Amino acid sequence: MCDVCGCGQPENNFVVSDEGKKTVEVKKSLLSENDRVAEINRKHFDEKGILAINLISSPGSGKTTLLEKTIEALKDEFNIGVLEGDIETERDAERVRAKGAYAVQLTTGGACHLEAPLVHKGFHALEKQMGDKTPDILFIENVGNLVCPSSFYLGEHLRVVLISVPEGPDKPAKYPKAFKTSDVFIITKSDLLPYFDFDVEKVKKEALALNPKLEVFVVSAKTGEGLEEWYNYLRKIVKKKKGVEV
Ligand SMILES: Nc1nc2c(ncn2[C@@H]2O[C@H](COP(=O)(O)OP(=O)(O)O)[C@@H](O)[C@H]2O)c(=O)[nH]1
Ligand SMILES: [Mg+2]
Repeated sequence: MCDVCGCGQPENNFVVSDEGKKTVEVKKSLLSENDRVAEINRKHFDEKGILAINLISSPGSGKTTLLEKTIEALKDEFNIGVLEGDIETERDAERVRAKGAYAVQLTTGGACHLEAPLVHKGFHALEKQMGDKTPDILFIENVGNLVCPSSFYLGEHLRVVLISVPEGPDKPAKYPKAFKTSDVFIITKSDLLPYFDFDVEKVKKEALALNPKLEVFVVSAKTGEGLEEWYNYLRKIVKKKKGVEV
């Protein structure tokens, strides 16, 4: 079983010795192989002028819904490609395709996070699907999990961590790595704030104490609150990536 979380990775990847020494060695080589391929992904993205964004959160916090809204809002300005990570099913890829994005589903068949080689394969499948078009933005929706995805660099330019109001305010403190390794923090489902004890300012403060560089957004896909700020941020960073003065 997976030495990080028990996600069902092949058993022979996770050898444990009495001193725990082998575990460390195997994990190290697994991560360094991941990083090697992630660098290749990054090179592909940079050569083609693609901004790649890795979305990390628990299942159900609203990643796909936010992507649906974002695609609807920005599809006339940008070519949008999506790699949808899930353990099973094509459902999220179907959802975002229905909104006008190009999308490839990556199913891990049990693993709780995406790794760079699968993203590499998925990216080439997406290129094939897009023909002569190139994505301006490539969203990579990671498998729903706030733990393991933070340990695997996929070659992305930006990492976005999301938590939804019903999940509770203690998530930055409990899952610090996701916050420390991200560039953007999005609090979703703000329309539910009246029903939960969730102090937005306190949560922001805790997240920023872990990582002062986080850009923070508070959004609701239901009411539209905060979405325009998120779209404007994306517009700005895509232009910056393409070398356009902003
Ligand atoms: N109230 C409310 N529900 C939302 C919002 N965004 C998503 N949801 C609901 O949350 C559930 C999970 O959303 P989904 O986007 O599939 O989450 P994912 O697993 O992170 O991709 C769905 O039932 C959505 O309709 C929101 O802003 N407000
Ligand atoms: Mg989803």
